[in-house]
Amino acid sequence: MDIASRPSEPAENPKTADAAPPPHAPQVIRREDYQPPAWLVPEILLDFRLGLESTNVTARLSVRRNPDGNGSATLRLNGDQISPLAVRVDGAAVNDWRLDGPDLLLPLSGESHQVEIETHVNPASNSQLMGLYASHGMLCTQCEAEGFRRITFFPDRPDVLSTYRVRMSGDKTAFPVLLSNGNCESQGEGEGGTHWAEWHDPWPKPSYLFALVAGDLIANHDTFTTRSGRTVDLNIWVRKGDEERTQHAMESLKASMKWDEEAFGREYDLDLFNIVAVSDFNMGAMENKGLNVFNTRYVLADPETATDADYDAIEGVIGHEYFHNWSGNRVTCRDWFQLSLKEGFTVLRDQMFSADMGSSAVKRIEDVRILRSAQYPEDSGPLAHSIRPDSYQEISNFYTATIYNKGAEVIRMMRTMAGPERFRAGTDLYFERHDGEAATCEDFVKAIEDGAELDLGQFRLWYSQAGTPQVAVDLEHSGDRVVLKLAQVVPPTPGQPEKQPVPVPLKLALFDRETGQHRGEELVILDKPEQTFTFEGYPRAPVLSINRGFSAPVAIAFERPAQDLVFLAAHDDDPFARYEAMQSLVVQHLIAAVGGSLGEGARAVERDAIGQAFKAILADDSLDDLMRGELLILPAEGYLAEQFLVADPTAIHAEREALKAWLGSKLKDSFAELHDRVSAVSYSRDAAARGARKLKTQALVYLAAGAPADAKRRAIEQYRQADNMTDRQGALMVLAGLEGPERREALADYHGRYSGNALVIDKWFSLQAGSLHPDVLTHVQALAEHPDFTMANPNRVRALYMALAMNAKAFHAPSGEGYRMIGELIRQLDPINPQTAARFVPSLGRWRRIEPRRAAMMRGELERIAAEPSLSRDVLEQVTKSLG
Ligand code: 0A1
Ligand code: ZN
Repeated sequence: MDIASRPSEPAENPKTADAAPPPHAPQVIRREDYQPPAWLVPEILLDFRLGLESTNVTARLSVRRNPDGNGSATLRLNGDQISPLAVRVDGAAVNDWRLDGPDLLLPLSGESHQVEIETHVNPASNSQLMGLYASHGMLCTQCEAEGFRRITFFPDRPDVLSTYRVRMSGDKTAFPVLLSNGNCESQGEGEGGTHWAEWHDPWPKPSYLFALVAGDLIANHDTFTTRSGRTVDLNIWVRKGDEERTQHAMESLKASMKWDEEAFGREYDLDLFNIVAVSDFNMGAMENKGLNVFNTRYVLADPETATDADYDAIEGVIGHEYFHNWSGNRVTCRDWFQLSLKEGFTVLRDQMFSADMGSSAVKRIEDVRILRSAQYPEDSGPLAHSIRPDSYQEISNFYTATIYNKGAEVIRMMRTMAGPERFRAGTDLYFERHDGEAATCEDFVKAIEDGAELDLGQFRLWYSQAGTPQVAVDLEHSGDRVVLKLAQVVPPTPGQPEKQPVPVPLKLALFDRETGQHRGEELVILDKPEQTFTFEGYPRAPVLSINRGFSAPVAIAFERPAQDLVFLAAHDDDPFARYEAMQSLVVQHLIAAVGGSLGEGARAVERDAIGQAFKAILADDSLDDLMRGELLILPAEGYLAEQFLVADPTAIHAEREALKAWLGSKLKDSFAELHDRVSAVSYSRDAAARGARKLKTQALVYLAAGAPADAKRRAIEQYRQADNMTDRQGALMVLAGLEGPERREALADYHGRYSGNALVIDKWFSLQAGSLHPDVLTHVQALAEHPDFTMANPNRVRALYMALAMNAKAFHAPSGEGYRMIGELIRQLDPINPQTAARFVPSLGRWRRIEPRRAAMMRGELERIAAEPSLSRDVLEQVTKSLG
């Protein structure tokens, strides 16, 4: 042990200068405080001596003073729950460093130095799954956003770009496969049954893109030839036995690589692309350079165990991570406030990719549904933030639907305004200008502005203002003139009491109600609080179709007769607008029903209109089944709740179920006929067969509500006959909501059939926690005690508890038991995995928008969490903001 050696427990270190801030006074990081790094690290050499319970790391950093920095002679290296075992500068042990909280401060006299630091970590005890951790005998890393500092001391910020050389050694039997970023340059045998490998990544990258994997893995191997003729080796690494389920992921990867060349002119830039699937993972996947790490659920699929939705999600996430190679890796973020620079843009890219691979209409509808159910509530709640936030306490809390999905919508609006070609000129310019840099959202907007020749001055407000703009629409007709009056309000959000109007690009068409035709789509830009647009030459009052294709992420308020919506639902040539008309028709009805303003007569009339629209959709031969399925989906309870200032979740649930039952009973024969028709379609992955499967379960759901005896018989049959997971899960979902022995038998059969398959057992947990059964809360309680349940695996925790938090009826049970269970989960999970625990807080955080009796109970749970003595920064930030 040299003189600079230190014990490994930070608390015992006499050099701990300033204690970590007390847990209840978290530090707020502000965007305006950004300072360029004082020191750069052009190169880093990492040496890992791997062991599941003990891994030693030596990091050698070539550091150089940043000419654009503040000139400080002190090098600040971030750390988190590690301590330096040895510190050397230019080869000599030094002792003049000190700890500042978790960070290491090292005074340096010259312009450039070699700094060497040794650390030690225990991957097996890393239950947070950040940094280097063990999962089923393998070792892997997760460094975004601030996990690298849990491995070694480093300026762990995205604007410090380094080229990495990684050497790793370990037991050959435990870790036959040794992977890191870039290319493997050499490998060999070591002493005592060990081996080693050396990897080199030629592309400078920030520390959050570093990755290492070691384990007993097997690869599905393939190749891709780039447009310039280079051959790239592709590997998808999984645990033995899983390799048969990687083919769809491989096809998706090759399709992504080709698509990015064609759609954005982006070619892959290494000779090797590795993907590793790991079953313990906090998020979906991670875009580490040349070595993507994936949650198994976004890799493994076969018809027997994965639903059509799983297949689509795999294609989307494989695309997403691959596209990050340019939007995120080649051009990265200057700081974490710019997260949407890479995430919003990459989500847009993966949405466009999936749209091109399948039905663009259905994809657009699905994306809007996600935005409305996940992002709108965020934007109207206590955690609302703009897509480029001004401050944060814990960056992990900002991997949100706002940054990702609203971020994508904001960039999509630029594309809508510029048109596809000019937008592409803008993105080409962005990549050309900023390749190899850590850029800002402003850099992106400027590149689009210059490349697409678009004035985005006022548009920048979309980056700084939170809240979903509300657009009120009014249409007046006189003579042959149509006057469209639009007014916008951006609602106040925490910290932003006053807002300015934003440019809202609205695609619209005016339909003649007799011919069912319009004269072409127009794009109007609403950029003032109020604006009027006039259209001449309309002797008959037309039907307005507005926000076609969901051209702007706004909420439209437009009171109009049900028959106009029925007309659009049947005639609109924009598929999204058709879907939207159906949704509005149902939303208008349910709002009135829940609000108690609907007399029995009016209820019957409105239900009849909805029934007629459903009938027309069921009979419309011009629709494919995938699209028909979209049109038959009722608006989600969360989206309905959003329509009320203060919502009564029980009333919303009851009215929505009542409508479903009415439709199921009224259209019993049509749904039964539909179920028969689609049940005759045999399994394949083509669009027609997928459409048939989508409708099969939908028909069952309506029948279960309106004709339960017939539905039960059909569900049992569908379950028994199923030769694929989509049908089996659909049938089981319906059975799980019903009473009787069939429910128990089917659940037991399913569990027995798939007991070795973690991803399918996750579905088994979710189906029960998300079901319509009256005893869901008792079931969840029992499932939490089930031998297959564990708090150590985020997928399993989410499968049980996220399904509960999203099950409005159970979560909002009048007893408050649903709130109590989620509150208790957060308290129990926080010390194990704070990142995952914090993701459950927003469900309780919406208390202000819930009726007062329940609101008090939700608030009570938040207070109980806040009273815990040592909360993580993650949970503390979310809870304090939710109470504030
Ligand atoms: N950049 C990833 C998301 C991601 C973020 C944080 C993580 O840490 C647990 C993991 C993944 C993406 O957008 O896919
Ligand atoms: Zn991403």
